[in-house]
Amino acid sequence: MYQLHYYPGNASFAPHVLLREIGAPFELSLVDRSRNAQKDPAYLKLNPAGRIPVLVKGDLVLFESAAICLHLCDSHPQAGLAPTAGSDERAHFYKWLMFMTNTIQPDILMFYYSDRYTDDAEGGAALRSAADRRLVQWFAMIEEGIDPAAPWFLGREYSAADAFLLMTARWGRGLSTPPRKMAKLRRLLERILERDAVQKAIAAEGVEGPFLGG
Ligand SMILES: N[C@@H](CCC(=O)N[C@@H](CS)C(=O)NCC(=O)O)C(=O)O
Repeated sequence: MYQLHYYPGNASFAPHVLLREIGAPFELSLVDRSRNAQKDPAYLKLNPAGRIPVLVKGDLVLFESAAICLHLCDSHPQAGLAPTAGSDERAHFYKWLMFMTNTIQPDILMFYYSDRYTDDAEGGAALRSAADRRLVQWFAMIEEGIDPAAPWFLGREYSAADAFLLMTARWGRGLSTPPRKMAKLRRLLERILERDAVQKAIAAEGVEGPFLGG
């Protein structure tokens, strides 16, 4: 039985969707960010970084959302959530997953929590607007990379990259040009949103309002 430590709409969302896609037994454990529970001593034992999510299964305690997604893909190959190892498709899968977790996510944090990135009380606004500019460019890069004839992010097959993209695009809903305003991205995100696993994850987490903003 997996246990996923989550908070609605946080970096736990893609792992949550994948658990539902796989159909493996799991339970959700709320980390109540409204009272900073991610910094409780008991939670810090699971993730010393004090961040959400954490996946637990038996002796395995795993943090970092992308690592959890990759581990779920590897552990449940029958779910077909990642292209075949060693294929060109798998290489592009890694590329986009790493781009989202290494490049987009840090700028998202800078956008929403700019004050954490400077000791200058006046400096946050400039960091936020620079992060906005970079993020619009990063999502435009993804828009450029989408094949309009393909149903999913990587092409013909749905993958963990789609769930991760949806989560990341949600975080971009407050940008000056949000992902939902980019035509190919919007179509792709709407298709991902229609998946049963996604709808069930949204309902279970109680995420309110339009998922992609607007
Ligand atoms: N790179 C980490 C980042 C996780 C992260 O920043 N999670 C946020 C929620 S989306 C969090 O826990 N923030 C609480 C905090 O920083 O105190 C991952 O992808 O798992």
